[in-house]
Amino acid sequence: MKVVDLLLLHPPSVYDFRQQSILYGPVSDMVPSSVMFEIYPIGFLTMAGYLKQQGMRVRIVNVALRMLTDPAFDVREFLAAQRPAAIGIDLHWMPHCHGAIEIARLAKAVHPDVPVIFGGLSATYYHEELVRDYPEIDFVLRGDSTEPPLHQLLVALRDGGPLDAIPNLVWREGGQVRTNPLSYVPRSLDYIDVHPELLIEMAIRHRDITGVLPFRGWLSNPTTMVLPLKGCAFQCITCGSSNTTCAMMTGRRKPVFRSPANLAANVAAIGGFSRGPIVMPGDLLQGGRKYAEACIDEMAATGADNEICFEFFDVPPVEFLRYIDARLPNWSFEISPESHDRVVRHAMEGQAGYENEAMEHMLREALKLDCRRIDVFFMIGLPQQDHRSVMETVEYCGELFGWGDRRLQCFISPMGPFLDPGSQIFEQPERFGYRKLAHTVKEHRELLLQPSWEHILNYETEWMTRSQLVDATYDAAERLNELKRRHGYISPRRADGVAQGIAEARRLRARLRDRHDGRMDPRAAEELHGEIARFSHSTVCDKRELFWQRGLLSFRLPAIGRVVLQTLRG
Ligand code: B12
Repeated sequence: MKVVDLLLLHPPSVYDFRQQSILYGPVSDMVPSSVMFEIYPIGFLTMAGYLKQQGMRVRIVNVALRMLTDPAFDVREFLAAQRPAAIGIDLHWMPHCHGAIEIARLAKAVHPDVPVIFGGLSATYYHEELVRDYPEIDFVLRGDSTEPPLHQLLVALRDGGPLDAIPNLVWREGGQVRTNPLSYVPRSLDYIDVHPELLIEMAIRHRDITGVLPFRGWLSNPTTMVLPLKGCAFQCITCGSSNTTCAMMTGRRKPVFRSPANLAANVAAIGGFSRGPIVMPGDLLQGGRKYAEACIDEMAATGADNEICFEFFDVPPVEFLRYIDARLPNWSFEISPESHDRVVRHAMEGQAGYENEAMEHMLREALKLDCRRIDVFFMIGLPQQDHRSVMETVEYCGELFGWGDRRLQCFISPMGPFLDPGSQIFEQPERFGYRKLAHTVKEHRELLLQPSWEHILNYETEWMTRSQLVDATYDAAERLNELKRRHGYISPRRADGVAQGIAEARRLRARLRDRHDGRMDPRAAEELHGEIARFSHSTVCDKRELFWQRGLLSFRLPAIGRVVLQTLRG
C-alpha cells in the first residue's frame, strides 16, 4: 500500500557534498541556509495544504538538511524504505541542478515505477532539456503556481487518466517531449493557504522533525516567511523573476497579490505557533499604497506581535513607514540599493533608479521611528562595477555606520553562484557587458563540481573576471569587517573570527588556483573533504548578524502540543 500520495524532496545543491572537496565560497552568506541551500520552496507548504484539502497525503523531506545534520544519513536507504505513489523534487533555484537530478536518479533506481515530478522556476526555464535528456525525470510542471495541475496529475497517474489536458505539464510520450500549454496562471492567490500545523503533523506522523525544518539552526532562529505576491512589477536585469522574465517564463505579465485578509490570516496562523520574526519579501507597495496600507491594517487587527520584516524595492514614502509604525508593534525592513555608485545602479536598468540622497533621507526618518532594524544590501558582480567601485561601496557603508545607530546594518555579497536563468543578463549577456559561461543544465551541473567558487561562477563581466570577482569579494569583506569593528557593530572577538575565516579562505583558494588545471593539491583536497562550512560560511559577515537569536522560547508550546495530541489521536 502507498503510504503517501506525494513525497516532496528538497535536494542539496550538490550530491553528495559529503564526499566532495569543493570551496563553495560565500555565496549563501546573505541567506539563512548553508552553501547547500537547504531552504525548500514555500510552495511545498501550499502544495501540501492544497492536496490535503483534496484528501491526499503528502510528506515533505528536506533531504539537504537531513544530510547536513546527520553524516550517516543514507539517502538511497531512506528512499528505499518509502512507499510513495509519486515523488516531487524542486528545481526552483538553479544551484540545486546537481543535487535535484542526482536525487531523482537514486529515487528511480529504487522505485523504477514511481513517477518523478519536477517543478520550480529553474525547472520551468529548462523544462525541455530536463524531460528530453534526463530519463529519471518523468514530468515537469511549469509555472509559479502548480497546486491544481499537480492534483490533476496525481489523480491521472492514480486512475490512468489522460495527461494531455493537464495545464502546464511537460512529459514524454513515445520518446518525444510533449509540452501542454502554460494555461494555469491564476489571477488570485487566495485559493492557497499556508497551514503551519501541517509541518507539525508531518513531523509527528513520520517521526522526522529535521525533515520538515527549513534550515540548519532554525529551532534557535525560527524565522518564517509570508509571500504576499507572485511575479514582479520591476525589471531588474539580474533577477530571474523580474517583470520581463515572468512574462516569458511563467506567463505572468504583472504581479498578482494575496488579498490583505488572506495575507493577515497567514501571519496570524504563524503567530499562533511562533513568536519569531516573519519576513515579507517582494514589496507590498508594488500593489499600491492603498493595498499596502490595507495589509498593515489587517495584520494589526490580528493582534500578532511577531516582528514583521518588510522588503522594499524602491525608497518607500516616509509617510508609509509612519503608517506601519503607528499600527504594528514590531517591525523592520530591508532595502537593496546594490551599489552606492549611481552609474552602477542606473546600469541595472529597470532597478528602481533612486538616488542616495532620497534613500538616506528615508533611512534617517525611519530611524526616528520604532523600527527594530534596517538591513541595507549591496552586491558584487554588477554591470559597470569594478574593484574600485566595490571598495567605495564599502566605504559608503562606513559612512552609514558613522550615523551611530546600530539598528542600521549593511551587507555586501557576491552575486552567485549563478546568474539567474531567464534574467535579462542571462538572456542577453553581451548587451550588459557579461560573459555567460554555462548555458544548459548539463553545463551548470559540471560547474557545481569545480574545486572552487572562482570556477563555479557562471559568469564574468567586462569589468571583472571571475578571479577579480573573488578578490573583490574577499577585499570588501575584510574592509567591511574592519569598519564594523571600528564602529562597534561587532565585538573584537567576532571581528577576529571573521578576519581569520577570510584569511583561511584566501590561503586555500590560492592553493586551489595554483593546481586547478592539473590535479588538486592533495593537502588542500584533504582539508576541504566534506567541508562546507569552515571556508564558505560567515565569510563576508558572521551569519549571526542576519539573525534574530531567540531559541525555544520563540515557540508557543501549548498550541504546538495541541496539534501533536490531535495527530497522535488521529
Ligand atoms: C522569497 C525568495 C527567497 C527566500 C526563500 C523563500 C522560500 N522558502 O521559498 C530566501 C530569502 C531564503 C531566498 C533565498 C535564495 N534565493 Co530567492 N527569491 C525569493 C523571491 C523573492 C520570491 C520568489 C518565490 O520563490 N516565489 C514563490 C513561487 C514562484 O514559488 P513557490 O510558491 O515557492 O512554489 C510554486 C512553484 O514555484 C512550483 N514549485 C516549486 N517547487 C516545486 C516542486 C515540485 C515538485 C512542483 C510540482 C512544483 C514546484 O509550484 C509551487 C506551488 O505553486 C524571488 C524573487 C522574486 N521577486 O520572485 C527570489 C528568487 C527565487 N531567488 C533566487 C535565488 C538565486 C536565491 C538564492 C540561491 C540566493 C543565494 N545565492 O543565496 C537563495 C537560495 C536559498 C535556499 N534555497 O536555501 C532567484 C532564483 C533564480 C534561479 N532560477 O535560480 C530568484 C528568482 C531571484 C533572486 N535572485 O533572488 N529566496
